[in-house]
Amino acid sequence: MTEASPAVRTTVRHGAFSLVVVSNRLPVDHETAADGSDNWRTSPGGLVTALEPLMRSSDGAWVGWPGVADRDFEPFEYDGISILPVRLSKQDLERYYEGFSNDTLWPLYHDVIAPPSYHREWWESYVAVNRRFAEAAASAAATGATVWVQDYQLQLVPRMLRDARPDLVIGFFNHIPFPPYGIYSQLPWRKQIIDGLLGADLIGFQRVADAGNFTRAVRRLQGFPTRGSAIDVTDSNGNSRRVIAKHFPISIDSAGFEEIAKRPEVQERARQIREDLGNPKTVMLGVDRLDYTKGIGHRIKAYGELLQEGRLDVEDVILVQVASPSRERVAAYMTLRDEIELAVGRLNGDYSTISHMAISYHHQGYPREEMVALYLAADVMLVTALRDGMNLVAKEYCAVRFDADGVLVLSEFAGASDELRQAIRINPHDIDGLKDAIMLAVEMPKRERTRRMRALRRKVFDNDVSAWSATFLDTLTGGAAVQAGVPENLVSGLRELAAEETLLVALDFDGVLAPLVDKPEDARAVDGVREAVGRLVESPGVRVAFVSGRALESLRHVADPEAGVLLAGSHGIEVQLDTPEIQLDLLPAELEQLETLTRVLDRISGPVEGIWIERKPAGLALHTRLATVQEGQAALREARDQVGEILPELTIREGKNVLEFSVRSSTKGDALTRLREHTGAGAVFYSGDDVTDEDAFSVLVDGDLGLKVGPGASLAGYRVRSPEEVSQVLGLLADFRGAALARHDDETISGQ
Ligand code: GDG
Repeated sequence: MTEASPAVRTTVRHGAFSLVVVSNRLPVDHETAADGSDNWRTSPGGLVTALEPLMRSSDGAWVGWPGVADRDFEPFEYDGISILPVRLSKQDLERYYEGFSNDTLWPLYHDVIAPPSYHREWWESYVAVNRRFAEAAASAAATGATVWVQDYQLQLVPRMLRDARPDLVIGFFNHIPFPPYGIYSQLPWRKQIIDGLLGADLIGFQRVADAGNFTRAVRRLQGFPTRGSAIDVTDSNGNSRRVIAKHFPISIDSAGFEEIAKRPEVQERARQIREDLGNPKTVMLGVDRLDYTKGIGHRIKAYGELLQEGRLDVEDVILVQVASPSRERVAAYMTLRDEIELAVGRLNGDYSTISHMAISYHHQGYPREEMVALYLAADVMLVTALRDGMNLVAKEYCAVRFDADGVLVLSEFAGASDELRQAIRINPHDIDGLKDAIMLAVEMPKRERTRRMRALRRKVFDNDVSAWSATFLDTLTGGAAVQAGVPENLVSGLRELAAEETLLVALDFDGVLAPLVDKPEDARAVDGVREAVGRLVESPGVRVAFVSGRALESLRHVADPEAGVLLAGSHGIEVQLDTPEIQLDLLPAELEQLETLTRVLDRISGPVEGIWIERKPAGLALHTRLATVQEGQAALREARDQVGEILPELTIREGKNVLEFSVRSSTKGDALTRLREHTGAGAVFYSGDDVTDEDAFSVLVDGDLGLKVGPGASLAGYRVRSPEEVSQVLGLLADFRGAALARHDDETISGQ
């Protein structure tokens, strides 16, 4: 345990809720009614919308601050959700919230666009408030419950919760970026924060790059081994756990936004807005919290230069900028407001005419309907963030545009740019580039606008906020109830995969192609597998491989593979690629280690009755079960000590009356990487059922497809229930492959 995470309480009475969400702010706002009584109003955010149905059906509770300082509120129920308010004092707000969260972490995590302030009393308050949230969550959660902690204000909560309640399943999602190590390492409490986060089972980030920055910080600061998204953490009690750090790009309630946009009164309002603006040719729009990360100044600068150079004319164009008030008590935000308003005033002074404004600027918040009307009224949406976790505004603009019109200009420094590839993507620091992008947007022909907007909308509707939360929770809890059959999204995933030019289909055997049986030698693939694998092997551009923890000989025996199937046994230590021989290319140093190991173990086992050595492909196992207990234990101890001293780098696995030493440690991830290299495949399909398969899932990249069989936390993107479904999946893949090749042939012929 570190200084940052003192235990919450050693004995915590378990609560009643099986799902607990913890966030700085509750999803409801407090109001005092005219008669002085307490009133609550939903503060509509994407997160509540996404979690509401789930929270209702699974007896959920929400822990957070109700937005009023120095007041205690009793827990209450609001719209089917139990609300558990946490008290914050005025001083907590100054130090934990405005101070450490918004003036230390926020600028630090956003690439130090503004200088972060480091104050020890802010940190102390952050620790104390995090502890209060952790205590509230710990006493609300039922035994084995799932707790989902949100955002940078509460990064110490996962560790505090785990220490108090090891029975819980804990997830964390970071809504803002996680910075590169060179920046993160400034933080005086960098180790404590990493330790705090590693209390979770799953840590979600917006972008691949954020998750990468985090795992690099873990390696540098804690030295825990990481492989892809998997981090093997050793807790202070010596127990090791696997933590997954992965990207889960957040989204919006796309259908909800579209529904508002389709309301006649909202469309009427959009028309009215354009008319009130003087019906210009082009309405450009910016919608942001007034924050220095959003690049509002860069946008105004670019726009001003375009007006100055005459590339845009104030008679034809207007920029509507909504800058909603934010963090007004933090000094950097006060300065920013002055700067932005000075720039707006200058620009209007220089370019507005009596009848035409250059910028229509609004330091106000609006109801959601008004925001939607603004999106509908805007020909060009400008998102020029210098750094942004995701940027929901960009996604909202696309969801609203059911007319498939409108152009999105989007900063590559916003998380949304990873998904919204058909936007005009810009680097906001490059003012000339930004100006060209604005002109491209203003002048874009209708056909091109429609083509791009259709593609953008597909993205936003395919991954909406409920898909986001379902994917996160499914990865966290392992999809406890896996449905029978092949899910629809997997069918489309397979269809896309089948269209790849070259493909590697890599399959674990036990539990994936064959049901698990008592006697390993009796395992056999289920009906349909052989036929489907046969069709895949025959298909041009497709290679099939079996990847197993079994020794290769045993795999070959039970799987009886078709000619052309590649094999990896013993977690990849033995492979059989395109030659009949089994390859086990030990390096000279490893061969030497094996010799030394054999000498040491021979010496120990030689004189003792009932102790023998089993030779493995890249190691030896010392068995003692036929010796007396004392002699057996003495031999195991001696082997451990001597090998540990002479060959400390060997991997040791302990079983009942057996100690196994390997000179090469390999995982199914290594095996898959080797197979990918060997086949040169452009995309990979991997299916597995066991924890050891997670190593393989962790080396999958964009465009690959991972299929987990059965329940249990997984990095795989898709899941089915049993080998019967895997057999169907392989059949479908073979069908789609056939169809894709036929299509390709037709195109080639008609193109000739
Ligand atoms: C953080 C991360 C990440 C704004 N003004 C009004 C209004 N809004 C709404 C927008 C949008 C939301 O506020 C802003 O969301 P963003 O994603 O753009 O930015 P942050 O507030 O900085 O959010 C960000 C997000 O968390 C989620 O993970 O995407 O990167 O910084 O929904 O529509 N809504 C209304 N009136 C306004 O005046 N009704």
